[in-house]
Amino acid sequence: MFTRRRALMGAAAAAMLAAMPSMTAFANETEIAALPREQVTLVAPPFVHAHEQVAKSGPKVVEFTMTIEEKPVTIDDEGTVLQGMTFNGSIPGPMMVVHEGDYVELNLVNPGSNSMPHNIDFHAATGALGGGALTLINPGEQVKLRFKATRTGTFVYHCAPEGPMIPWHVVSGMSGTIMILPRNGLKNEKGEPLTYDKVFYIGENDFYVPRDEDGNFKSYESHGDSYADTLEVMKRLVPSHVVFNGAKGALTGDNAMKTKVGETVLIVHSQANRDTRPHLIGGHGDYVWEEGKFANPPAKDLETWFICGGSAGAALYTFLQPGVYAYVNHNLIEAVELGATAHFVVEGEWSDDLMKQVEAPGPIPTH
Ligand SMILES: [Cu+2]
Repeated sequence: MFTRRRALMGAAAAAMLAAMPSMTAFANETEIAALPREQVTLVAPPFVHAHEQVAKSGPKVVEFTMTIEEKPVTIDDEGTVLQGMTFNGSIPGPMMVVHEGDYVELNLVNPGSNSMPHNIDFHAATGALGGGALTLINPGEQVKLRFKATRTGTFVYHCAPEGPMIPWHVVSGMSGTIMILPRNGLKNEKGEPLTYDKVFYIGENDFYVPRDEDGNFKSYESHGDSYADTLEVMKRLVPSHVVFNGAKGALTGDNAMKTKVGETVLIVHSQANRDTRPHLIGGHGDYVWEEGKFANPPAKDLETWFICGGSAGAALYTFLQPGVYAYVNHNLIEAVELGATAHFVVEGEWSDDLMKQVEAPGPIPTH
């Protein structure tokens, strides 16, 4: 008998089936071995290695190598030193770019000069703690991980060894981003193509440097020496520094990002540990993937966007006026006092139509 209950169950089952991802036929090793391979040399942020926006050919295996480097890093102009931990020597780690359907093959190296085990958890990867369970390596070891890039977007990767080592390694600098582009490139909300002339990758970090009794930042001989004090500061959740690209001023002055009026820039912003809210002072986000996932239509004309801790977002903007633009975390205390400010220096012709000082500042008339 066909009951109402059975009808409802049937509808629920159908809905469940519809919600399940289609079972893709997985490729076998022979098929993967037959794919073309490409070796990519990573570059330090805010720059990104050369890549195609629209894939010119079918899926391939993209090979990367990253070397983990534990090292002291100066993080402000007062000379404060962080016992840093890095992927490939930079904070954040370099950005990798592939296309949906490609295979990422990472050779992760932990040289004998390091003192701790490390690994890598790719938020873009499926299974085994994002690869973390398959990549834990001691000093003097290396490991090779392959994962299939099945979802498009900008995704964080970070070190995640175990217990309190996880947040400690992340807030010591061990995070970065991978961008997985749709094979046919980015699209606006109508499905029309969007392209960029330049891409800049900004990684935001919250650091927790301990202070002595006089309130001065402490320095330590080694990572091990800094651990107990740092953990105490971390647990209070009040960062001593909030910076872009590993240090206060890393992207201002001579290190400002350079572009021109009329150029379209993709700004990728990651934060592996803490929420943030990027804002381009005097500009906008023409198209913004706040969550960084390109299967969703971009939001338009944003003034400030939200990057939740543990994710990377992407904003596309065509600069329309020349000048120096501050790009900040719009918690302005974090931007001005703690360091989260970058600069874009934009060359080109000023448009009086968009903005003009109609009358210069002068005394208020008294008549
Ligand atoms: Cu680590």
